[in-house]
Amino acid sequence: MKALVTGITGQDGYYLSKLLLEKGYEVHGLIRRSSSFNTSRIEPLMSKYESENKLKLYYSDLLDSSSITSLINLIEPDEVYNLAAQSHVAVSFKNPLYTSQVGTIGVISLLEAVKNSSKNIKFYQASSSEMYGGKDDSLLNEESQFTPKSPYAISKVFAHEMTKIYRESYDMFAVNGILFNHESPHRGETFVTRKVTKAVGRIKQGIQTKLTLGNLDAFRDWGFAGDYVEGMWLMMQHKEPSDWVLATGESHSVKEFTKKAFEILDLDWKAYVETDEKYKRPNEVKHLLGDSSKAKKELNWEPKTSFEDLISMMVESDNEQAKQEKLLIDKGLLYPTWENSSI
Ligand code: NAP
Ligand code: G4F
Repeated sequence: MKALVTGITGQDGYYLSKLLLEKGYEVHGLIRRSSSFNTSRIEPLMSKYESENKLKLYYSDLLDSSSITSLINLIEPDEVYNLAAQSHVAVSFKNPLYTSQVGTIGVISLLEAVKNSSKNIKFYQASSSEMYGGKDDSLLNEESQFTPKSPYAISKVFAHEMTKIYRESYDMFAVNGILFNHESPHRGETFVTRKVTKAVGRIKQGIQTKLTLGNLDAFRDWGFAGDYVEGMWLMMQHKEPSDWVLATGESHSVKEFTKKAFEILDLDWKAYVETDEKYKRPNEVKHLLGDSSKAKKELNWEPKTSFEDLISMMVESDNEQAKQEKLLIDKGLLYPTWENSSI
């Protein structure tokens, strides 16, 4: 089996590729040229699988439709997983045009290339719980209404509906995975969970003094990315294409996540955490809570990692990284960068 994974350098790209390679797939990944290396997450996979020709990487971009078409024709994959996106909601307010171009035109380019291929290719679209725009504690499922609240969310709605249109119009095996927030030690450092766990490790090791956040009262349904990529694969193996929600069915506030993360290293969060308006969004998704009973019934999928285990996994990993960072700083080999990123 051959899979093409867009967004392979991201959090989910790493976990999904690892899963597919372990299942014996040949994995082809699309990477972007950048002035510094952007393949750190997948480096362990590259060293293990590239020499065996099981993992192949290609420079491209979702906005370069001619290269996308050429790659589909060259690789002739059995399955395409479209994970590429400008995936940061706050950044989507700053860069609405770019976020929308990648999230809409980029997705159509890929759908067109798949549709026009002589091979029958299955297509997975990374849809998002952000599309619901959750304002209260309602349980959200595949039938719930979308009320997007950001440029990111509306482009995900567009791609979601377009994927359905291709499925219905051209008899394509095209699925949408509506995934609620999922995190891991490989989560991008400017998403709130990782921003918190990284700060906890650095504060414990004495290389950071405070953590500045935005809205502490937002609620999210947080699961572990490693569990969610199994759900993506199961969707692609189902006999009929459809749309499925993946979620834990539990919602927790940013404040609760933060408090628990500090407690793991015996720190009192109130001594270190402050808030600043600059981390608040022009339009906030207040509450997300997912109902993944369709995935449980049809795919036999359910999350395996608890909220507490997820936080421990992330804090422990970030504490180990902070220890290494401290060693390098003490030897004068690394300049201590301060506090937070600007987003
Ligand atoms: P991520 O870590 O931000 O990774 C995004 C990936 O997309 C990176 O590999 C990035 O490449 C790539 N990318 C960005 N713009 C691109 C472009 N123009 N052309 C080609 N590649 C591009 O995101 P993630 O957390 O793994 O999420 C994967 C997908 O699931 C995204 O579509 C996201 O919107 C969606 N999603 C995520 C969650 C979640 O909680 N994680 C929930 C629901 C849906 P670089 O490394 O070069 O930047
Ligand atoms: O971690 P976040 O940035 O994730 P958000 O906005 O929920 O989006 C993530 O999950 C979506 C699925 O629902 C994905 F589609 C999307 O690609 C991404 O992976 O923010 C979570 C909450 C928000 O309410 C935000 O306002 O945390 C709040 N928050 C509070 N302080 C903060 C901060 N978020 C960030 N990034 N940084 C802060 O300092």
